[in-house]
Amino acid sequence: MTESLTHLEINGKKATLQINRPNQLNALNKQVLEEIHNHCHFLNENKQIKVLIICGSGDKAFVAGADIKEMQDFNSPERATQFSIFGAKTFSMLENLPQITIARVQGFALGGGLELALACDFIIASEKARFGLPEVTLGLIPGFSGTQRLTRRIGASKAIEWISTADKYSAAEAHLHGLVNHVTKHDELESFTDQISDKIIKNAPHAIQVAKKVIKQGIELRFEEGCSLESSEFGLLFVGSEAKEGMKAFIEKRPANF
Ligand code: CO8
Repeated sequence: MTESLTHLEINGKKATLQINRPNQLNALNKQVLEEIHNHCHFLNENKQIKVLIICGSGDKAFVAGADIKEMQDFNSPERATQFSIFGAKTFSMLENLPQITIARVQGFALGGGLELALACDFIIASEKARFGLPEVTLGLIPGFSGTQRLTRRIGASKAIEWISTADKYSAAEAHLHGLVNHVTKHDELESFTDQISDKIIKNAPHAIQVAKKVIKQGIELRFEEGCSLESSEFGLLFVGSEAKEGMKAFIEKRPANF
């Protein structure tokens, strides 16, 4: 039996997905991508899980990119395109999960590794994390939607500079550029990420799912269309059980029980 290269741990309403190839700096080969794909299917069907944290194993890398050794054997453009499409499809599933997804980055997040982190709702990084899209040093470009997601996250001119220089950026620089939400001390990364997860888990779960959906869909819409989507979803939530409990709890001066 093939040994699993990822591990999904479920702890109440929180799941942690670890990429487990530390000796290869958690590089994404076909098997890892397939396993992420399968975990996404599972998470999509298990909406009682509210938060997903993605992390790498070992201290050195979140994920150092697609597996260059495996890619080297691709012997046709079709094979490479197929791998790119499968990765893009997997990351798109991840992006659209009902859970709030957090990339917990403790080391290198390069190439496909940064693309994986970009498909999460946000990134929390340790001060030791390093980010970059070095594909042009290999004669390639990002292939798991990195050209699109990095551009939407930090803007076209910064994305062009990042991709064309292939530079690696510190966590502080990535934070300054708007890629990373929080930078923590290295040994506080896990506890800080857990604190953020706990806050999310306490709040109204369906409202959070709707907020994520409205934000994601709104990016693709004209401003007025996005506002209109927000208003109609607001109306639907207003008559739901979560809003009844949330507002009642406020009036009764007690914590809401979602
Ligand atoms: N793929 C395969 N193996 C890797 C990768 C990788 N991306 N990164 C590291 N490794 C392996 C090394 O080969 C080495 O293995 P071994 O001990 O068997 O030789 C082990 O991990 C440790 O790595 P290093 O010895 O290189 O560690 P260093 O501390 O010296 O360097 C770096 C760390 C700077 C992270 C360095 O390993 C590095 O530059 N890695 C490659 C980074 C990179 O270029 N990433 C982009 C890859 S391309 C990509 O992601 C495209 C995505 C889209 C694909 C579309 C499909 C067609």
